[in-house]
Amino acid sequence: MSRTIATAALSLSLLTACAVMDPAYVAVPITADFETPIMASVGDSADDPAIFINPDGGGFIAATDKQAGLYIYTLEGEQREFMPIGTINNVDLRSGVAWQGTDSVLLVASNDETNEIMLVLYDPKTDMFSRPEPAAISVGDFSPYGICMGRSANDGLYIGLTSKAGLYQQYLMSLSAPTITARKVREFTTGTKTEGCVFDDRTRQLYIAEETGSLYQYPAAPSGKDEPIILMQAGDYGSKADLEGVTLYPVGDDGGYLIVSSQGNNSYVTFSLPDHRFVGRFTIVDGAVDGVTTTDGIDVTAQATQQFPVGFLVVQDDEDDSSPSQRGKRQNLKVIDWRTIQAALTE
Ligand SMILES: [Ca+2]
Ligand SMILES: [Ca+2]
Ligand SMILES: [Ca+2]
Ligand SMILES: [Ca+2]
Repeated sequence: MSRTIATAALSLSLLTACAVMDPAYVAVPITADFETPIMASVGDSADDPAIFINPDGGGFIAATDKQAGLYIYTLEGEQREFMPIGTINNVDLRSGVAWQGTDSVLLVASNDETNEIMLVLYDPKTDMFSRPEPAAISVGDFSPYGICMGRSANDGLYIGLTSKAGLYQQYLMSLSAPTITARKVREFTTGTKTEGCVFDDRTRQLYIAEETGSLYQYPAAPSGKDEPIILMQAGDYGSKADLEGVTLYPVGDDGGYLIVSSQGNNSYVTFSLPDHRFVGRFTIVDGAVDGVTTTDGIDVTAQATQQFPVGFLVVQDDEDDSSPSQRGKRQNLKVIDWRTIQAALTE
């Protein structure tokens, strides 16, 4: 192809790309408030966060380094602990878990190399982390990629596991001391690679993101029927595969927002709840700290902290701007005031 024809073809394809983008789907640029320190591992390391907020506004941000273990940060983004618990990919948590007479927070992380659910406990009263014995639950020959926790109707705890093979498994936990166990209660397949998942404990729904396929909604409880509702496909609403993290910002009994990270164009697609209506897409650009590219795992809280009265979003940044001074790419997390996101949405 001659350069003139190639340029004309490129211009035409750019025009077409612009012409098909509905203005409503154009991403709104916002900026992060602060960032965590870079993780020690070089290259692809940070993947997925989980947030815990106490009623008093204290708490922590947990995040996986998929080469090494679990980081715990303060709500100001300072590193507090690092637990070298292995090649964990995703992490989730639930509070108000009765364990050996204490009101605990249970964190679960997916290890897709040892095929285990790694367990970590946090006691809000003593502000201490611990590991139960045994500290992991084997899931046999299943390789868990993503992980999410939910509450069953009778206050049991579900663990949802996604996989590169598109197979989904759901477990019901048993926390009768001295051990934590889990039994498989559900299994189905979406067909292709899935990672991000989140339970809505209020409405008993489960959302699963297929990386190059669809965002699905299922009932959270195993019923024998696993017919999903397809909320979007990668490419819809200005998104671009892979679809990665999924999280929800709850408001009231069934309201709020569902957010999915669109890794292929560094953006976040947002739907209102309970109607799953598209309400905006945003990107995180350079501001007080550097912007976010090739976004991955996300988590959000609606609970008030000292700094953020209506909560905040945490996202993985694929390449922190401190990387040029380091050997190899380094990753960290960016933290964004929910009020900034709310202002970027159409309602
Ligand atoms: Ca998570
Ligand atoms: Ca991921
Ligand atoms: Ca960055
Ligand atoms: Ca930075």
